Amino acid sequence: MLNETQIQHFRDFGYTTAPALFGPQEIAAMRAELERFKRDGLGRNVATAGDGVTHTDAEVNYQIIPLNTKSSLFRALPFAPQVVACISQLLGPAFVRQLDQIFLKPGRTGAGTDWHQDNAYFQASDPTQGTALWIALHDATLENGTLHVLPNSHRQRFAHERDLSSDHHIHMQVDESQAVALPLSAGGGVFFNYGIAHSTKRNNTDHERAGLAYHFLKTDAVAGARLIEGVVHIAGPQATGGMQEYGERVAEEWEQEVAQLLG
Ligand SMILES: O=C(O)CCC(=O)C(=O)O
Repeated sequence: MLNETQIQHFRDFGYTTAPALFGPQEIAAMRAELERFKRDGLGRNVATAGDGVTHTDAEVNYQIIPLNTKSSLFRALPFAPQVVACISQLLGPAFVRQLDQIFLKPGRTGAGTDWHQDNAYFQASDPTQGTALWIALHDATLENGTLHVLPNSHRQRFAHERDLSSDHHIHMQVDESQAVALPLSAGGGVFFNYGIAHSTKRNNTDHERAGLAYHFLKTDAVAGARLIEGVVHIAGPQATGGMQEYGERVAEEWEQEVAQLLG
């Protein structure tokens, strides 16, 4: 659960951090899945050579999306008790999982994801109806390009244009002097309002770094938002523990999935 100070910070500034949201065993299981994704080539490098089209190996922003079709661990994560507890505190009792993805940044060649507001993609009528949860799968530092946010930016709607360093992203201009870097140990999380401008930076170390991103939206805002894939009801009257969306209950599976992966 988040404490009052963390919740108030989210309300006041549009984001809040939760160090140690996941424990070492949980992170080990997530990294084991990440290794499988890499081995099986389940993601792709979305970085381009400055024209938004031509792919390059000189820069790597390896995106794996969606996760729920590739991994029962990541399918179960939005139902993990600590996730349900925190999102309920921030969004209220009824919400859906909108998206799930990983951005992996290899050592030295890892590229940042430029400044944007998620609501420029999702178009919810009020960005405060949704929150991202970004989880550090490795220690995330200034050197390896951790998440940066622009506090309070959810109160303003910024113009976006195509980001030519990626084959599909959009980006916006930011006064970097107002930005805040959020270093986090592996397992830590950042919750941020759909309207919070955020970015990650180059990985200037020899070791890879990955961020796991989920997006959650209040159930009563779903009809007004742009949906990139089908939503999954996590909590509230329409939630069936995944039965309706996946044809089986996955809501109680998180601990079991972690244990199974660590075998
Ligand atoms: O981890 C990253 O590089 C970017 C994550 C992000 O911007 C997002 O999920 O909206």
